[in-house]
Amino acid sequence: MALQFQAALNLRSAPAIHKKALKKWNLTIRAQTATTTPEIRQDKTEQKKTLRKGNVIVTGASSGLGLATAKALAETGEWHIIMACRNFLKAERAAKSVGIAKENYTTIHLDLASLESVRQFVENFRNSNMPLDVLVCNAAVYLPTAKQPSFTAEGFELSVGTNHLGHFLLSRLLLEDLKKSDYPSKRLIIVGSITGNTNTLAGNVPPKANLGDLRGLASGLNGGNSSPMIDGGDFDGAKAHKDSKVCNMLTMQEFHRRYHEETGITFASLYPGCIATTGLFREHIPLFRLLFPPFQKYITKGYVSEEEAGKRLAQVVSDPNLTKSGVYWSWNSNSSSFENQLSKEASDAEKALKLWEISERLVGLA
Ligand code: NDP
Ligand code: PMR
Repeated sequence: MALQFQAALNLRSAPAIHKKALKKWNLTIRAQTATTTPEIRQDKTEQKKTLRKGNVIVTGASSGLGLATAKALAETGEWHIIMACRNFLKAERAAKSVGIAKENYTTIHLDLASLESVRQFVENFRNSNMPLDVLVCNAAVYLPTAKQPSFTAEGFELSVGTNHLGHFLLSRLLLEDLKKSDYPSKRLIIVGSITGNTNTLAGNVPPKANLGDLRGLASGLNGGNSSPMIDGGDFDGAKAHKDSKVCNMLTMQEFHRRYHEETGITFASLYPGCIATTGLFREHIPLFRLLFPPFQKYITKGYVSEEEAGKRLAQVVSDPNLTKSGVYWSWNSNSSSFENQLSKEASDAEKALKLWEISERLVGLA
């Protein structure tokens, strides 16, 4: 059966690889409607005078996409960034290295691989008495070369435990704070990725994301009596990361279905482009780290710089044109944003509900 290939990166931008790959994987192309969105708006002088600064929490703001987003937002002068990071000193140094002024950010410790730390973070944030206007769930780990699973403090496989379960508890708790905000546009953003979407070429590179019937997750994802993988299979670090991204995208949609109408909060996810130079690939073999950036730059043409990716995520945080809820944003090669389509699994409402209910139980909310 032919799969539908969704152009998360502009079809026009990489014709050679696309044509060959499409043939190989027997994929068909479906046209994409693109909407052009301006850069972060700084021209609303009227609004600026009356509006207080927005407060945005960015998890994993100590490097890569998170840091670039913090920088882009700080530069507008309209945002105070709460850098939610596991390494306090690294975060402070990172903010300094990109020139974020002291008055534009606060660092609060957060280790997503510990639910206790997530709860402590929420308490510390509340004690600061800052309102919360936007939450960005960005942090992630990727362990592609691990032969054996590692585990979070509560004993969940580390990639899904950090990228999904840690963020799930964080966003569920902070939803209450978002609800209280009087900011004109409140948002909860969970970073997704192309590699979790099997309706793309990148998502068809093995091992493919697949949550199956979630039996491994339901049994605790602890590698003891149960499997450390969501689908109940053998451990595979690369797959675990892709699975965690599917969880991120499903969670955003379930949030949208449950809370958008009632709260007015915008729930969104995105694929910012392939930021091949970030720390995400730190555990990969040296040859991969050497070849991956030129491969993405010159062959797939999916590469974006950290700076450009940061501007894209900053747009999802603050652009008045990107208030639609339940959307998975992507960008064309001319950097215009469009509403992208998720794969069948990443948009499966039944699976999203099941994931939500099992995750609630695992993090102690049900
Ligand atoms: P980086 O490794 O540069 O950034 C990841 C951040 O997550 C780091 O700041 C890291 O902290 C933090 N982090 C990791 N574990 C924890 C934890 N237990 N608690 C708190 N923070 C933690 O990678 P990227 O910037 O590339 O990744 C950011 C997001 O972008 C991820 O969600 C990733 O899936 C997504 N993405 C990345 C793409 C890419 O091509 N790079 C493509 C598509 C999506 P520390 O600095 O201490 O290590
Ligand atoms: Mg992938 C056609 C385009 C394309 C894009 C946009 C990406 C993005 N990749 C593409 C194609 C391919 N990649 C092809 C044809 C191959 C086989 C040679 C390939 C391989 C590959 C590997 C081994 N790609 C990778 C890896 C990783 O280890 C990365 C990964 O899956 O991390 C989870 C990765 C990525 N490719 C991307 C992006 C964005 C990644 C990082 C993934 C992420 O953050 O989700």
